Amino acid sequence: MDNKGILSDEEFGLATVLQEAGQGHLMAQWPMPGTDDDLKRKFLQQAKHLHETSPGEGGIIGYASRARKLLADSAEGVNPLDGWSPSVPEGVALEPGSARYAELEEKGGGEVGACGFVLVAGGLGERLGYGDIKLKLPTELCTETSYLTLYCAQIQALQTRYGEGRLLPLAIMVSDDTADKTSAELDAHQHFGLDPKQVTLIKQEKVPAIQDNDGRFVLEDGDKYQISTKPHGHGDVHTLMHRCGVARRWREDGVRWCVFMQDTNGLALHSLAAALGVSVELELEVNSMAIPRKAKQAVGGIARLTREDGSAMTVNVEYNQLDPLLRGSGHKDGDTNDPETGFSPYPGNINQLLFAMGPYCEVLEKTGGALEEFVNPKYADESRTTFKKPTRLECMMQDYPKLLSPEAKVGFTSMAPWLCFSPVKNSLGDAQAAQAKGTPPASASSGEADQYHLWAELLRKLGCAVETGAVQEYEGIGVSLSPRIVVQPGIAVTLHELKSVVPSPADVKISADSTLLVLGAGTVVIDKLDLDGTLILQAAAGETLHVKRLTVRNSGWHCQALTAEERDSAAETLRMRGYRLAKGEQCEASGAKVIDRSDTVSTGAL
Ligand code: GDU
Repeated sequence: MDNKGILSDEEFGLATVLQEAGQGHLMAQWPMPGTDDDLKRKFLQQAKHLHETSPGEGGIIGYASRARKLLADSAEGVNPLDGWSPSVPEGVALEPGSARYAELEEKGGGEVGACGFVLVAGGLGERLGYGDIKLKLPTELCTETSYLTLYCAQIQALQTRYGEGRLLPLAIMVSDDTADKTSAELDAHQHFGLDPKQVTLIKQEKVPAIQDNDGRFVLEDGDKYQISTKPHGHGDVHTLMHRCGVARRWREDGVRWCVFMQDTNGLALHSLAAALGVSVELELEVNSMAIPRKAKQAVGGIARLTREDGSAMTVNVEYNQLDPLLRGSGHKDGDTNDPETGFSPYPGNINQLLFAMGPYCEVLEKTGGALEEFVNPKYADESRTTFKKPTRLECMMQDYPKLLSPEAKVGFTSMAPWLCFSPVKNSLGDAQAAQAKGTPPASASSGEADQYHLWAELLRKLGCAVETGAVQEYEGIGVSLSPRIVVQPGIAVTLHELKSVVPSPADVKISADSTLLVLGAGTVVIDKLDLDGTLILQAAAGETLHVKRLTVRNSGWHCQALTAEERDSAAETLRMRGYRLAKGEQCEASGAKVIDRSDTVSTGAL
C-alpha cells in the first residue's frame, strides 16, 4: 500500500483488517502520502471502532463474511425458515375481570418487586417521521405525559408498592441517534423521580452499511474517509446487557425477572403482574406477551416451529416472514385471518418479553447474547444483484429463544390489545393505509385514544357505568377520543390497584363526553360520582382525597380538528394527530379532603 509509510503499525494493522474483510475498495482511491493524511488516520480510527464494537464474532471481518453468506442466500431466494413447519403454540389467554386474572395478578404481584426493566429506545422511528426521540412524544394531550415520564412514573409506583425498599432498575438502550437527547431529557427532569443510580443507559453501536452482494461497505456521501453506518436492530440489547455487565449486576442485586419493553407502548405495564403470574405458574424462562393478531398486522406471529429431524422451538416469526413461511409449508393462503375468529391463528408478538433472570444470565455467559442476524435488501430489479439503497445486517430481540436448548420453557401470555399494546409508529399516511387494510393504525391519535380507552374499559370491568364515545375521523384516521380518562401511575397501575379507587363501582357514572383525571401519588377514593364534563382529582403522596358524593355538569374539554391554518402552524405533536384539545370548563379537587355534595357542581375548585 502506497500509504504504508505514513501509518503507524496499529493503523497499518487496521488497513490490513479492512483488506481481509474484503473492504480494500474503501482505500483504493486514496491520494499519495502527504495529502489527507489526517483524514486517512481518522478513517482508520473509525474502522477500529467498528471492528471493536461489531456485534458477533470476528469484528468487521466476521460481519462482512456473515453478510456475504446471508446476501447470497437472499439473492437465491433461500427462505431462512425453510424446512420448519409452523403450528400454533400453547399459551395462556387472559381475560381481565375474570377470577383467573385476579388470581394471576395476585400471584405475579409478589414478583413485581423483583423486576428489572429494559427499554429498547435506539430506533429513530423512521415510519413515524417525528423530529425528536419517540420517548418524548406525549402519550395523550390531557396531561401531556411523555412516554419516558410515564414509564419512569410506573416503575416508581410499582417500586413503592411492591419493592419492599428495593430500587427497581431500569436500563435504556440508546443509539447514536437517541443517546444525547435521552440523557438530556433524564437530566432535565431529575430522572423523573427515579434515583439516578437505578437508571443505566447502554448504547448500541451502528454497523457498516453494505452496497452489494459481495458485502462491500459504503462510504458516506461526500466524505471518502467516513464509512456509512446503520442501526443493527433491537437484538443488540442482549449483547449489551452482557458486555456492560448489567444482567450480572442485576442478578447479584436480587432481580429475578427482566422485563423488555419498547419505546412507545403506553399500555406496556398494566398487565405486568398478571403476565408474571403466568411466568411463575408455568415456570417460563421466556414469556412473550401477545395479542390476537390481525393477518398482515405489522407484529410478528409467535409460532411453534418443528423440523423433520425432530428439532423444535417456540419463537416469533417476523411479520414479513410469516406469509412466505406459511405458503412454503402447505398453507396456500399465507397470512390470513381464521374466518371463525377474524384473527390470524398465530398470537401477535408485542415485544414485551419477560425473562427469568437466572437462566437469562446463564445463556448470556454461554453465548455472549449475540443473536442470529438477517438481511433485508431492497433489490433494484429481478436480478437481485443491485440494491435500491445500502443495506446492513440486523437482529431482533425476540429471536432470543433461538439461543436456548430445546427443553427451555418458552411460552406466551395473550390478552386483548386494549390492555397491553398500542404503539405509536406510523405517520398519518401509513396509519391511514394500515387502517384501510383492517389493521390498527398505530398513529399518535390511536395511541392517545387507547390510553383513555384502557381506563374506561378497566372501570367498566370493575362495574362502573362508563359510556362509549363515538368514533371520529381526524386526518382520515378513525379514533374514539372520549371519554378521556387518565389515572396516573402513583394512583394505580394494575386492575387490582384501581379497585381501591372505586370501591363501589356501581355508583360511578361517566358520560361519553367527559374527562376524568386522577392525578398524583396519594390515595384517591371515589365512592359515588356522576360526571358529565371535566373533573380533575389530585392527591399528593401521603394525602387522601375522598369523594363520597359528587355530581358534576360542565361543558368540559373537547378534541377539535385542526383548521387548515392551524395545520401549518401547530406543534408537530398536534399535526401528527390532526386535532388539538380545547380545554374549556372544569371542576377540580386536590389535597387531603372529603367531598360530599348533594347539589350539582359545575366549575371551579371544590
Ligand atoms: N430499536 C432499537 N434499536 C434499533 C431498532 C429499533 O432500540 O436498532 C427499538 C425501537 O426504538 C423500538 C423497538 O426497538 O422501541 C422496536 O422497533 P420498531 O418499532 O422499529 O419495531 P417493528 O415495528 O419493526 O417491530 C417490532 C417487532 C415486531 C412487533 C412490533 C410491535 O419486531 O415483532 O413485536 O415491534 O411493536
